[in-house]
Amino acid sequence: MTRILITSALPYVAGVKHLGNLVGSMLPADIFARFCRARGHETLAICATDEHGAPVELAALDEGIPVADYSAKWFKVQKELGNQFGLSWDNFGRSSSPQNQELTLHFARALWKNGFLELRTTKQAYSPTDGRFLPDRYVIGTCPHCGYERARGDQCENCTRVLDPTDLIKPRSAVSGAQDIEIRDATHLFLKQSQFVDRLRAWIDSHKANWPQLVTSIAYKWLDEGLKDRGITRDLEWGIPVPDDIGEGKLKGKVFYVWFDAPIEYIASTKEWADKNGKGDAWKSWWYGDAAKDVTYWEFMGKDNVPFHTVGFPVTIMASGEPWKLVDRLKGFNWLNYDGGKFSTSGKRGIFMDKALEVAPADTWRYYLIANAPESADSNFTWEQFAGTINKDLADVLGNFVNRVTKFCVARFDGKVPGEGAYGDDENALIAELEKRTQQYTAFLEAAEFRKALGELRAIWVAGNEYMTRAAPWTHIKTDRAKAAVGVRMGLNLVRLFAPLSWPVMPQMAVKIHQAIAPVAYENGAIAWPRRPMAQELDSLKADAPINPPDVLFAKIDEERVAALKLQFGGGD
Ligand code: B3M
Ligand code: ZN
Repeated sequence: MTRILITSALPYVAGVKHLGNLVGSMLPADIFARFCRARGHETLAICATDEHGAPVELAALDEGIPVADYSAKWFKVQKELGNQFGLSWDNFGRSSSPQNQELTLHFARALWKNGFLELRTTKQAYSPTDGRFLPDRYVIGTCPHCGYERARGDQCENCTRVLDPTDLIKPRSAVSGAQDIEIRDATHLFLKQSQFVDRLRAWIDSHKANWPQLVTSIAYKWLDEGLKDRGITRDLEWGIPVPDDIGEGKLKGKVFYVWFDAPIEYIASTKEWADKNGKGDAWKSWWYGDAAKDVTYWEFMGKDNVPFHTVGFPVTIMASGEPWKLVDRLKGFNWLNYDGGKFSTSGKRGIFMDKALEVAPADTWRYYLIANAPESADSNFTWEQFAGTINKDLADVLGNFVNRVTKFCVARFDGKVPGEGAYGDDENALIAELEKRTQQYTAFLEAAEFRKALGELRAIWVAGNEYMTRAAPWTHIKTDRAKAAVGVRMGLNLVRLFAPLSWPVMPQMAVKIHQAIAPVAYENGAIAWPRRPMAQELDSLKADAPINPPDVLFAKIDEERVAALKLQFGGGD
């Protein structure tokens, strides 16, 4: 058995994440982790908040609280929301942790020692009033292109043009509003990425077959455009300080760039997991040297993060000269749009994780989002489509099936699995179909092909429904009790099969479905994946075993409610 290491792109700590963030990294990573556990693999699912960088400092400034308090507050909120969404991380850490401090310095020192870091002088905005250099984002002024008065020194939010602080008209400091902005020489540390182009290309070539085309095309684009060396220090207060032994003591008061320390937090969060659970050096066996040879490392992320994971982080690892694990399988996602436009955190457009849970239970969101995941292209959220999916796939097909069969069993067979009659041609045909479909579903999940996987899952539920319609125990009960018993027995076995198959996607519902038949016996923290031939899986309930019909599993969303939701969340016509 191989071990499976899974990381999802670390959500920036500022604020509640929207559903586009969720479906592009954390949710697919969780579904994949649950699937791996269900199949018996030793699995480690790692995430954290990405806490450093100028936007976080500025947001704290806006709220008027210390940035450390600001980060702590949102870390807690995000962790809690993740739990509510059923994200089963083995560790959800913070990039500001002591573990990340330690590992980031470890990498920086190795890179410095190996000669891959270099001091360079750049021009940078400085405010005498503030007594400090200002990162580009900290300079605010009027956009020379569109006249927007709150354009930032890196980009104008209004017209999206990329800017330099020197482009701004009437530049001022975001910290104090001071207008005495000067351009001075500043010293920064640069990582010589350009020296790794050949190694990176060979490494990416070696993954052409098992990375999505979305990912390889982004990676090659960066290499083809000529890889630039990258500044990895910033003038910020909140971050990992550059120590004196790196950069000849010329980097006082500077911290490492957020994109330098954030991916290292994948490793650091694993270390935190080991520290918290008294596992000592076990974290290293997931990441380092021969001990990690049996580990397959999967990363999940939105497409904007791909360059940092196919170039930035790999260069850090290569330049360390140490045998840290590079990613094996990289799953990238396109955008989920909200009603034809972008989800936007700053613009508060779309649906955010906290509000989503006030509308529908986590599992229905998980199902809808992953069934429509933006895998090969962007996908679009509409309330009509959301309601349609819930009503049809979940309420009519899956929920109704479970309720109908279990209730009928109570009404006509005393709430016990009926043992009479024998499976015939119809049952055998169903068994053969589900054998094939379950294999396909498994293969799609193994490849992290979520849309195709969910298509199979739906087809499995539909096949069960169609069988029940043909078997029609409600008709046969009047004339042929044994025949009705066969239909009900198969129906109950189907309910039992649907529980593990649904579990990675809808963990809470899967438990409810399973409990209709029997209490759940977790294995490896999961409802175990079906392992036996389908003929056994679908004939595994003992005659006379008691069953326990659940309440209605999925509530429908009617047209009136859709109209109300459109009004509440904006968007729509
Ligand atoms: N926080 C970007 C994002 O949320 C970033 C990912 C870091 S992964 C190391 O889009
Ligand atoms: Zn502009």
